[in-house]
Amino acid sequence: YHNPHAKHGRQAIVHLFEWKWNDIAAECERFLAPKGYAGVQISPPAESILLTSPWRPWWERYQPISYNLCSRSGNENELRDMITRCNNVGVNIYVDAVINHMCGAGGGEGTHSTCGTYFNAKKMDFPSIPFSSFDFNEGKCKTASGDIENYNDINQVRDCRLVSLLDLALEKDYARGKVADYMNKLIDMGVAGFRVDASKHMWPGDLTVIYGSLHNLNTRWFNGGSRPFIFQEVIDMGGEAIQTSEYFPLGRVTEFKYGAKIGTVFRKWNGEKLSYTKNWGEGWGFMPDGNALVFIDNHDNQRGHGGGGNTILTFWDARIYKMAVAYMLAHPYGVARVMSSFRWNRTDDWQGPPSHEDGSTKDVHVNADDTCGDGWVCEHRWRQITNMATFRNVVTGQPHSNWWDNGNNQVAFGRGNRGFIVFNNDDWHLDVTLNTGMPGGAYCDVISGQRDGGRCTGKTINVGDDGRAHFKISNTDEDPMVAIHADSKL
Ligand code: ARE
Ligand code: CA
Repeated sequence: YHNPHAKHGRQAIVHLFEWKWNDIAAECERFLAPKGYAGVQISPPAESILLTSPWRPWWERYQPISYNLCSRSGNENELRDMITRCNNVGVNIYVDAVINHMCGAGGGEGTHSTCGTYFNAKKMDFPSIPFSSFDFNEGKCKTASGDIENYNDINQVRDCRLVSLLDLALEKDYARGKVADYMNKLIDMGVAGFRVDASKHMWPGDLTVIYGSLHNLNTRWFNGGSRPFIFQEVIDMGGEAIQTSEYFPLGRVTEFKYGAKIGTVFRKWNGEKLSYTKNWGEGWGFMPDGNALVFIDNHDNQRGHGGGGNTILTFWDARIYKMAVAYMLAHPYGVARVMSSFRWNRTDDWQGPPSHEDGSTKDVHVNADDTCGDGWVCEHRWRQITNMATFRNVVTGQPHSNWWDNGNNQVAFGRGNRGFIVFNNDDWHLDVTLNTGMPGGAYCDVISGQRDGGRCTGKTINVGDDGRAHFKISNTDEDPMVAIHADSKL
């Protein structure tokens, strides 16, 4: 469950938040495969509640009302077509699985759902699955409100309602079976694994049974006996009763400390300095490498939901955000996930994806220069980020090496003899000769440009036969960092 089953040595996953299936299929073929992205985390594909107050918030998708594969991103045929086309070009699909709960207790009664399926939240009746009140943790939760009131009470966190969401009784065979059927349908269609939403709110023992009943991956695209890749959303910043370690044997786990700390470092808050990241990873108290799923921001904490607070870096802070993403992609720790967002009005954290008047999601518009329009940010297409995803592929398996720092916010490190990166986050110039560990020759910096045939569209870095190279990075450069790798050699 810990292996992403990536193809062709590809490494980074991208979360195409709220993208439609048709757009993801096209993106796999025209961009993700050629650039070497390993896979896509997709938004929840199950039918959800349809909310109008506020108007079509992004978070309505975290309130399933059936397991029909019919969502704001498209219908079952479009989903199947997308999974097939992405798999055919070696890009894996990971599904955001919302299995802890159904819609909110106040979700009402009717057919206000993405595909018009009837449900009754008050009666806990979801006839299309079917789930009835019997399948929810009503009797088990002991809080007065029925909601989670205290995160230090393990029983509450797992048996009560997370922000009023009707909590499934996953200790029951019937409920487990329905959840597993849903996930198995997706596995049979060809997905490579799951982000398991709200895992903190489910008992590890229940999850063990559910994961154990999942099928092996579809052998049309994966080796026989491959288990689905599982990464579980557990927010553990320390100081709560539930710890990520409870979920390690079950699959990977989101490491929320990673983005919170890297944000503090690049913002230079709390006296943090880039030079302190020499032992980045487990040395900073993060979970074991083999368990970690890492990211700079996610769809929650980029807008103030979930864990991390205001240290989290996002595309809104583009300059240091690019540096933080580059740092993550250059560093060997964890399986890395890149965020790809849509723009929203920052005072309205609920705002859904770019949409037409009728609420349907807009197509992702791609400009001639590879960037996106119509409200789609497409961080994964930003040259600096795309090229660092390639860097990660090129240096796979190489050790963290040749560390250098100036005792402040200028640092450099390599990945064996395959790659080297230098950062200047100080308020003055960097001008230094460093041992890169790379074979001698001219290399193209993949931050300011890239290799284009035998030509470099950015800065050229000359590495001597002794592996040493001179780096000059102004603190006022558009991107105050330089990265070279074996495939950027001219
Ligand atoms: C919405 C409304 C609520 C309303 C509810 C039901 O905002 O006011 O009561 O609907 O009507 C997302 C949104 C929620 C939204 C929900 C359902 O973020 O705002 O509720 O969808 O539409 C905890 C969980 C963690 C969870 C975060 C957000 O532990 O699992 O909260 N993250 C996932 C997803 C979210 C999603 C859900 C779960 C629900 O990534 O996008 O919610 O499916 C500390 C704790 C954390 C806690 C955090 C925030 O850091 O350690 O455990 O995270 O505080 O409370
Ligand atoms: Ca629960």
